[in-house]
Amino acid sequence: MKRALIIGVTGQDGIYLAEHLLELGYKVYGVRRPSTIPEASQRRMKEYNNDIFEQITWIYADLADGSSLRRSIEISQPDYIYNLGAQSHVRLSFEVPEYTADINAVGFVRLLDAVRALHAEKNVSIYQASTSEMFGNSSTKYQNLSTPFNPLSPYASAKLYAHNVGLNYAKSYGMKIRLGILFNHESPLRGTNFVTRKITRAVANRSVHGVKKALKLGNLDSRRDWGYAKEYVQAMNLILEKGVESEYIVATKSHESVRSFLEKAYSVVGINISWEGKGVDEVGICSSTGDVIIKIDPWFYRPNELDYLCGDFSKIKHELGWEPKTTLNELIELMVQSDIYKAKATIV
Ligand code: NAP
Ligand code: F7E
Repeated sequence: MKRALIIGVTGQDGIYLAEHLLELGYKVYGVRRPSTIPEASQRRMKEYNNDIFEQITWIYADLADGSSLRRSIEISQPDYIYNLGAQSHVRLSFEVPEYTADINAVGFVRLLDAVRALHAEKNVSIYQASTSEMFGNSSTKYQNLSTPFNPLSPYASAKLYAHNVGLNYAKSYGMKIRLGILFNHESPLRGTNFVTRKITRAVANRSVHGVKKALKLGNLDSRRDWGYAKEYVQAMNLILEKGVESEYIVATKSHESVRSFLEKAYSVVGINISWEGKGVDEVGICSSTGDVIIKIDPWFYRPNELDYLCGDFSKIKHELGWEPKTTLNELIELMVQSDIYKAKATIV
């Protein structure tokens, strides 16, 4: 039986990846962090599918603590390690830049050195969750492996450090390290402080509970390449086990603005939005009631914004046969319907 250790298993991708590996018959070990309220980080997985939680063998560890990483490897004796653990919020990385660097950059070095300290370099394959944020604002229509990196945030800078260290350790010590450069991927399990889920949850609360308060957002005009997380974890597994090269890009090769995502999400519940004003004074108005339902809050602007991302996934398609299947419209529909279901479940 193949053995996998997942760091970041309680996050969006970790939950889907654990589900996928369990379905494939792996023995899955999951890292959880010590927490004063353990229910908080476990709730997402348990509500989605309690069986996944029950089937994982849990180990306490933290990317800030090298000795705990070493112990987690000793306990799990993994064939595969997936490092999905991160402070993954770009805006918040400007609030906690040192912490972001410690977990996202140095944390990966700690993990690699834990593997080396146990002389397991040749026995374990390691996946690192790299990100399209490393490209920053590029001048190309599609970002691919020839596009230069130009990180614009502490988050992206830390991820680029880890990416480079991954390449460096692979070459220096002959370690099998695979770097998946994933573009934005979303789902009903997405954290509620990322823009897509923030929007779909607000749509559901307005539709089910009649919430009148305007939703406050930042930059509506940045464009992202949004895919479906459940499909992206399958790509991670292919990259790690079948990938012959170090780096792969996972994306949909299409892009949409935050504004367009928002309009599509509200249209699922029959709300059309018209826009008035400019900049921080812009508001989104419900066309049928005249209510202001969207406001701008500059807090959600970033000190340095990434305006446009669109990834070229041709390499993973040709080499590993992976391609995205769910369209953005389908993704929005399934996220809104999931949040409506959850909102209705809170009505007693
Ligand atoms: P997420 O939902 O924010 O999950 C992050 C995971 O990391 C959680 O399980 C979290 O545990 C864990 N974690 C945080 N700090 C940690 C620490 N100090 N030690 C160990 N674990 C820690 O992120 P995601 O969307 O699933 O993304 C997974 C990975 O892919 C992240 O590394 C992210 O940066 C990267 N990525 C994401 C996207 C995307 O669009 N989703 C795109 C490219 C790359 P708690 O539950 O205890 O907080
Ligand atoms: O922002 C704009 C914001 O926070 C998307 C992470 O998984 O993907 C994710 O990073 C866009 C940005 O995702 C709000 O300015 C407007 O332009 O949902 P997001 P992200 O920053 O693209 C990459 C690939 C990762 O690697 C990261 O880990 O939406 N935006 N208004 C807003 N964003 C947020 N969060 N909240 C707003 O109110």
